[in-house]
Amino acid sequence: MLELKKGIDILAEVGGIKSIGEAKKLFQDKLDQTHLARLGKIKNEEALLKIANAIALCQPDRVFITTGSAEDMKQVRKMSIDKGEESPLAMKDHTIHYDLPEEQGRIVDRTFYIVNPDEKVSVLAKKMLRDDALAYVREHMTGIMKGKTMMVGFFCRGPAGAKMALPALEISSSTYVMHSGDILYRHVYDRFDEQVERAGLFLTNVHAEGLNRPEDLPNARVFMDRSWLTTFAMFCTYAGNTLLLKKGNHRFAVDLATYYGKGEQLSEHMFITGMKEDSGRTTWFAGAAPSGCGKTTTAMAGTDFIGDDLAQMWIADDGTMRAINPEQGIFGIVADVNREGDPHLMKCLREEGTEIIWSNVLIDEKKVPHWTGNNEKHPDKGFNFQGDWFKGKKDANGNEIPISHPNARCTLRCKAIDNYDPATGESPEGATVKVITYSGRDSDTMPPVWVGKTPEHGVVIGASIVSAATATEVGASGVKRQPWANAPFIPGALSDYMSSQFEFFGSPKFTDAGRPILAGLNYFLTDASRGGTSPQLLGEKRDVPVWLTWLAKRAHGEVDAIDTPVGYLPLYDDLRELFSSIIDKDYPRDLYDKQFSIYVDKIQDRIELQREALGKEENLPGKLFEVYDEWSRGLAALKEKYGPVVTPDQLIEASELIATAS
Ligand code: SPV
Ligand code: MN
Repeated sequence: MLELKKGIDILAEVGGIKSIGEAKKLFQDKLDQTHLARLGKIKNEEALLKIANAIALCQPDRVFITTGSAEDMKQVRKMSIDKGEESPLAMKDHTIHYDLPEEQGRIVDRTFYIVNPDEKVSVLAKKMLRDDALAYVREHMTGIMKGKTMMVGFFCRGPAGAKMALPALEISSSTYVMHSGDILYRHVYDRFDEQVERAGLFLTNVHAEGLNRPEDLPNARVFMDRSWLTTFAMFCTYAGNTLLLKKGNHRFAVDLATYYGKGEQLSEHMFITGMKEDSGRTTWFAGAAPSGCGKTTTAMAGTDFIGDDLAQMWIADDGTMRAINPEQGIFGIVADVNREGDPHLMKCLREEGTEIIWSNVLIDEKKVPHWTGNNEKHPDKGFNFQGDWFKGKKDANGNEIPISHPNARCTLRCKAIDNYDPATGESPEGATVKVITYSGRDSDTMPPVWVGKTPEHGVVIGASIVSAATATEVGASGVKRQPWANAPFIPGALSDYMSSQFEFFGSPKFTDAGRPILAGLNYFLTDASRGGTSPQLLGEKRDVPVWLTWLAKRAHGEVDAIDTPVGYLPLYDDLRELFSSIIDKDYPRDLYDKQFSIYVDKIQDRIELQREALGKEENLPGKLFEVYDEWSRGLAALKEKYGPVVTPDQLIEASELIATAS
């Protein structure tokens, strides 16, 4: 269980402001008339105390209260350029931001949950006792904003009014962080009090980049106080570490869904997208994938895109599943984004009309950004995440420095993207999700798409996500387990999270029509793993709408499927028709046989890997192992009859035999 407001409120303790009277006096002293008047509109005393304590702790020279108006956002962007956190690029409304070379991603080694004595956190996470974190914040954040401007924004993670939208304060001295917040999140300054009243709580984020020198990076910390729903970040700039409205608050959202919305709410690392068919029907999807495994690509493949990273989901009173995107923009990896695979995104990146913050890509002499995998001609020199760059430049270890960092990003609003669906995306009712997908990077085991036979099987598909960078990186068991692609963001015990997944998807509150199907997706199967010789993938990005459309039809009961022990597989004729009608592509039978034959031993090995690793966790629901046992038994029976590789035709024959026998 998670107990809110337990233990000392660190921000209040180090700030020392205890009463609303003291807070107001501090505002009088620190804020100019304009910003004082702006803050005067906020009545929630708890929020005012948080802001006052952040000021008392960080001691900025000035405080800028943003209302989220177009003018205020313009001002923040200008401040960022003046301050040098961003530089303008050739294209209108584009800027570039660099994080230090040593901070190109989330600093997991310096990221901690703040806990009370005896509180359990996920075995995957680091924790720090409340008293130690308090001492650290006091030592390192006192006066950290001297000489700087503190910015305060009032946001909502989700369309205002939505059941699972969470109001949040973002307090930072970094103009890049606030500018990113302006793009990625919805301001609700005018309605903040009302949203806090609806949600019954709000989240607080305090960040200070300090001097932003490499020598300060060892002291960088990301703290998440679960009990007080407050984050602290210092001496870092990468948005995944600093804009804690994103992954910091996602962790709180996971906690709130797991412990206060059990069985009715989920908070997931998932995209949300819709697929409209010729009939005019749109089917909504939410899907999980670890970073760099095609999550943004899948989201963008939809005809009605909503979000690419996070989803707040619940069972509505009408027995359907709903999802909202807590964000309104994307902080997307640019590596491998190109015209062929990502036409909508490329239009935003390469044509005028979209406000973009680029990070950690190469900028050439003409102030144009370049990145790996864009299928364009690359310049021989420029400036990138490691400083001045020229073709062939090596790092200290003798490795060639790529043109852009693999985690280089672009930040832009969803509404700039052609296939964004604002009507559904901005609706507090959310999208009515019919299909859940789980994907990873799996070069040799699972087919491109399969559907869990029951909600329980689906939950186990989610628990079993794996990733690996490339086929060559996969050793004997060289795959990384990525349960639900959400494990880094599950603060509490995995068993609590897992049982709430079973409870949610098996809930009697779903109507038959409302209950979603749960499926696996895998874009990374190679030719070599299916009897070929090349490391080439058996599919390509443009196939994605086919897999999604087949799932849509399956969810609506319009296509039959092959009943295998591990799930339902598509029939060849259905796929061939969809490949032809949707992407005008020939789909040969032998490719289908390669993609959808069951490689029994590989799946059995994968099940063993999962069983062994998950077996080390405490108190996991027994259902998990029952499902693995069921899959294993079914696979063993298949192997006995057909050998280690079972073709779709044999799978059909086997399922007919089972059907007649029972
Ligand atoms: C991810 O890594 O899953 C991201 C980027 O979405 S970060 O903000 O770093 O989490
Ligand atoms: Mn993510």
